[in-house]
Amino acid sequence: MQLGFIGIKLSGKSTLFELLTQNKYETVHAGIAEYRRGQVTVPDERIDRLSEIYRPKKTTYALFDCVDVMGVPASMRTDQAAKYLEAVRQTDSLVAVLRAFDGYDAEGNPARIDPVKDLRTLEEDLIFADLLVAETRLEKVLHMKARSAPQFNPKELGVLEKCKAVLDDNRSLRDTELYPEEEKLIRGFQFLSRKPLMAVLNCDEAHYARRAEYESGFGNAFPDIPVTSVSALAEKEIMELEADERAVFMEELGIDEPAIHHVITTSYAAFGLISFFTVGEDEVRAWTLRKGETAPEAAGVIHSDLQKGFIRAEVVAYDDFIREGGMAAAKAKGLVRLEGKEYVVKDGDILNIRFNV
Ligand SMILES: Nc1nc2c(ncn2[C@@H]2O[C@H](COP(=O)(O)OP(=O)(O)OP(=O)(O)O)[C@@H](O)[C@H]2O)c(=O)[nH]1
Ligand SMILES: [Mg+2]
Repeated sequence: MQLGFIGIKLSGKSTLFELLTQNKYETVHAGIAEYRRGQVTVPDERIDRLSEIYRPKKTTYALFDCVDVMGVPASMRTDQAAKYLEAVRQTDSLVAVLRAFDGYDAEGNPARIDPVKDLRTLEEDLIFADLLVAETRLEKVLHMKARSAPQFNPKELGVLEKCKAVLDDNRSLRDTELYPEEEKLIRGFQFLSRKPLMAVLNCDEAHYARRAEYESGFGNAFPDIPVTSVSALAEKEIMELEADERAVFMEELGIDEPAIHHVITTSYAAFGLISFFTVGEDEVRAWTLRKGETAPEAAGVIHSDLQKGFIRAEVVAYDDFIREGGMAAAKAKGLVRLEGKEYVVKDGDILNIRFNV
């Protein structure tokens, strides 16, 4: 899973990114833009519990690869924004970090807080960047058509024209219905406005206290975009304190749950993700999958050989495993099932893939 953090200038993207990656990242220079790459560990109490039971040599949580791009200054929109946004073109999903804290904007003026307007601005930038991609390709395809080139595919022309019409209308491609065949033809373009998107309101103390109100206002404007709130800077400062002092300050600032929980929980819901586990003396590990994916696809997340040589999966639900007190007891109760290629993996499944290479 790869998340791209986007936002207008000075919305606190990097502050949140540093908090979530625990300050471990690399900086990449790409033309005029600069971006950062890091990994976020997905906290999961179930893994803690499984690890206590197996005492494995290694415990591995699911990881999200994250990219943090700079926001473009208002004066450089919209054409330059497309260049900045190239850094998130290869990611799966987008996290829009929206400003909900007082302070100054990039021009040194008091910042206005308007997450709804900011997301509209961001959407315009995504749409514009996609329009550039669609138009460039369209030109090539039309050129091929004119020369009656053998690579010319009328279906590609059709889907590009369909996408361009939506983008020209200043709408994102997120809800555009495409046939699976059309979807396949545009996959390589990685249209930004088609990527699933969630929003994070990055709040100061006052806004965080009233987050329910702001989230519902935001939800009225964007009913299909899942939203959560964090207080990135405050929490980042708290993390610099000694571990035993943190809880007191978290409570004082009214931070119920760390930002990572808010962001991860919302991203699982927004992007249709689930976790499955593998267990053993060597390693207890969590993996991320999309809802609806099958046992062989889960095997493929672990290793491509496991997918190729997939025979069956031994499956037990985490809750059954815990309730029965371990694998042997779960087996005795018949709760460990043998599932085949069609099996749709559920959140919390513990899998053991049987394969043949
Ligand atoms: N009060 C307050 N200030 C914040 C918060 N988050 C970030 N800031 C401040 O806002 C400024 C910009 O934060 P960054 O995290 O660098 O913002 P950014 O979105 O990465 O900015 P660009 O990459 O330039 O687009 C910094 O001075 C932060 O300390 C917050 O939650 N509350
Ligand atoms: Mg930044």
